Amino acid sequence: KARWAVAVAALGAIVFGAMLGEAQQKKYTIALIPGLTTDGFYITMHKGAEAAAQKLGVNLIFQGGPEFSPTTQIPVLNAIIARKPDAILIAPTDKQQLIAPLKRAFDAGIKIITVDTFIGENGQYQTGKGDADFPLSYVASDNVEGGRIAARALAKAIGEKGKVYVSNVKPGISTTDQREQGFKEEMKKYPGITVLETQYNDDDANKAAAQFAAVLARNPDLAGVFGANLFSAEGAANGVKNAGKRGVVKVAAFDCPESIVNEIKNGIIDMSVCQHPYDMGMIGVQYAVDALNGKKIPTRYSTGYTVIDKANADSAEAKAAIYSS
Ligand code: T6T
Repeated sequence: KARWAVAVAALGAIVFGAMLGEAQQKKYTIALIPGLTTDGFYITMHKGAEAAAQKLGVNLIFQGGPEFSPTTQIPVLNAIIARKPDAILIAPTDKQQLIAPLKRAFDAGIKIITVDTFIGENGQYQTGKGDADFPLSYVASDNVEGGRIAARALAKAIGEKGKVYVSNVKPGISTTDQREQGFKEEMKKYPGITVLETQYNDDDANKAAAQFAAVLARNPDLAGVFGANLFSAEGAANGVKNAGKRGVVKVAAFDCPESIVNEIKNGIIDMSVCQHPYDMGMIGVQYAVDALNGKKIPTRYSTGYTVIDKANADSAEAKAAIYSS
């Protein structure tokens, strides 16, 4: 009898092992949904995700909206859910509005990781609290710290006195909200600096440039501007150029496409906080595969920054930080 039981157990182990082997060999499909498709930041993130997908034998889908908006992103997400991928990596375009659509993906058994932006209050997931704790991990920059870095650099550039403002996208986006928060917190340390009302540009560089002209008209003594993302910074830089204020109004930028680094070299922009979107894509895919293989993954990964200014703009480190286009 005992021998028979041993035989059954051994057979069970073989069958189970074979099943496990098969599960490990399954080719996973992972979808990456960016904030928008035509942004060097997300193009670079896609490259990092693709590199990891190739290495790990994953089928990667990259699909997003034409602008940074829940109105265009939610239909893309719904279409992706219908394709039943194993995991979704997404940069949610709004902290609140993407919670319910992503919950539907989660309820359909799809693993969720957010990259760049988060849903809910603070990007801390798996806490057992609130309606937005179901994503497994948040892979992104530390955006409050990024805002602080920009504030310190801008304060220094303007001699710690004068009027500045934040050119920002729109309220409700985790990244740019946190950059503004960090910027304003840090600026409180400089009694000589006044932070004027934030200008929201809807991720439109032309609008940001027009707003710069209007703020300058109201405040001819304007000392500086913080462009809180790629398009805000490009717009602010163009505003400075159009007004002939190069070197007079200082610009702290966020994000590092080639155009911004060129504006640093020719003195329109003083510095920029470059993110590491390639790493976000690469680690996001790695984490998704680990989670699908049953491994426990960290709930937060901070990708770090490279700061570029005139002093290091030609360095190898700066060149490596420039986004793809
Ligand atoms: O700054 C990045 C990204 O981090 C942010 O969430 C949205 O804007 C960018 O994509 C730059 O355009």
